[in-house]
Amino acid sequence: MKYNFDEIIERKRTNAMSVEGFREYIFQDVEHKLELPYPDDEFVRMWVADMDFATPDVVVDAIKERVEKRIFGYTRVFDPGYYEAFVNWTKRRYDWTFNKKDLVMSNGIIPALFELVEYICKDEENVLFLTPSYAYFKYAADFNGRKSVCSDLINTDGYFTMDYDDLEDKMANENIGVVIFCHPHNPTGRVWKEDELKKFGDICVKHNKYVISDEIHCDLLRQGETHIPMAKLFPEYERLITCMAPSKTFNLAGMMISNIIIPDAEIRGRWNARHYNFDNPLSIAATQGAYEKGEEWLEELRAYLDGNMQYVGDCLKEHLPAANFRIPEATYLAWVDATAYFTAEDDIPMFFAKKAGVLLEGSTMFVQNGNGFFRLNVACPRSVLEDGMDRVCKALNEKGTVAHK
Ligand code: LCS
Repeated sequence: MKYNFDEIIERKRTNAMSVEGFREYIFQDVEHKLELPYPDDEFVRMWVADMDFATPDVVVDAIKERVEKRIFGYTRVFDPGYYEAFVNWTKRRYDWTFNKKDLVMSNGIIPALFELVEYICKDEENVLFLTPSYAYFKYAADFNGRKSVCSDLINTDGYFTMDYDDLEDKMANENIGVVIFCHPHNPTGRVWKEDELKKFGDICVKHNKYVISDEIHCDLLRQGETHIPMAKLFPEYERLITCMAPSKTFNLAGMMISNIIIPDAEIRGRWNARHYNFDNPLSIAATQGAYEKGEEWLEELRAYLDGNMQYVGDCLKEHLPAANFRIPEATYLAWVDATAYFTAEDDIPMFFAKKAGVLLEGSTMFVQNGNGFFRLNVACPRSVLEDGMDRVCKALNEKGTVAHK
C-alpha cells in the first residue's frame, strides 16, 4: 500500500468533535459534570462518523495551492472545473451524470435537509424516513415543526430490507410532504439494490412524493459492491433530489461542503432565492482536488476498511457469539445486534463508556427500531480497532446475556 492507514494521528487540540464533543453529543452533558471512569482523552472513540485517517495528500496539496493565493474573500463555485471534476467522478464511478444547472452547494447535507424540508413541505405535511435512522433526519423534521413518520426496516438475520407495504400505506395515508432516503443506509450499511430502488421509487412516483436521496456514504462501498444513484433509475422524475459530498469519503466533514442536485425548477428556485449562498474557498479547492486526484487513495482506503470490518466480524464471532453481525455493504459503521445482552431500557452508549472506555452510539440514538443495537465506527488504525474490540467484548462478556420476556 502506498498510504499508511496504520498511522496514529493526534487529534487532541484540533477542536475535533470526536475528541472534545462527545459529552454534549452522546450524553447531553453540556456542563461536563458527568463522572466517567476514564479521562476524556483515554477513551477509544468509535462514535461520530468521521475517520482517524489523514485526508489524502492530493487534497492537502489542493488546499495549500489555494492558500498560496492569499485572498479569501466572498466565494462561490463559479469555475466550471468544479462541476467537471464532480460529474466526471459520478460518471466514472456510477455511470451517472446530471445537469450542471441542477447543482447547488450547501455547507453540509444536514443544513440542506433542514432547508429542503422547509422549502418542500406544505402546511401540515409530514416527513417520512426509514428506521433505524441517522437522527438528523428526524431533527430536520423537528426543526421545521413537522411530524416524523417512520417506516421500520425488516431485519432478517441481520439483513435489513424495506417494508414496501408499510411504505405504500404511509405514502397513501400519512400526508407525506417529503421522503428522506438514506442510500447507502446509515446505520445498517445496506446498499440498496436495483430491484429495491425500483420498488421503493415506484411507490414514491405513484404518490408523486418529493424524495431526498442522501447518498453521502455512496463512495465507501465494500469492494465488489456497486452503488446505483437513485436518480439514475428515475432520470425523468424531477421531484428527486440527490445529495452527495466529499465529507465521508475523504474525511472532510469539517470543511462543510456538499453537493445538492435539485432538478425541480420550483424547489431549486426557492433554494436559490433563500439559501445563504457562499462557500469556503478552501473547501472548494479540497473537494475539486479530491474528485480529480483522490481515487487511488480511496481504493486503498476501501481495502483497509474491508480488513477492519472483517476483523470486527471475526472478533464478534469468536468472543461474542450471542451478538449478531453482518459485514455491511457500505460505510465504515458496524451495526451490531446485541439484543441478547441488553433490554430496551438499557443506555447502551453509557454502558460502554463506563464499563469499556469506548465511545459509541446505540439504540435510541437512531430514532426507533434500534433497541439493543450499537454502532461502531471502524475508520481507525487497526491497532485502535483491536483495542476497542477487546474492550467491547470483555465488557459485554462480563455483563452477560439477559433474559427477554
Ligand atoms: N447524512 C447522513 C446519512 C450521515 O450519516 C451524515 C453524517 C450526514 C448526512 C452529515 O452530513 P454533513 O452535514 O456533514 O454534510 N453522519 C454522522 C453520523 O452517523 N454520526 O456522526 C455524523
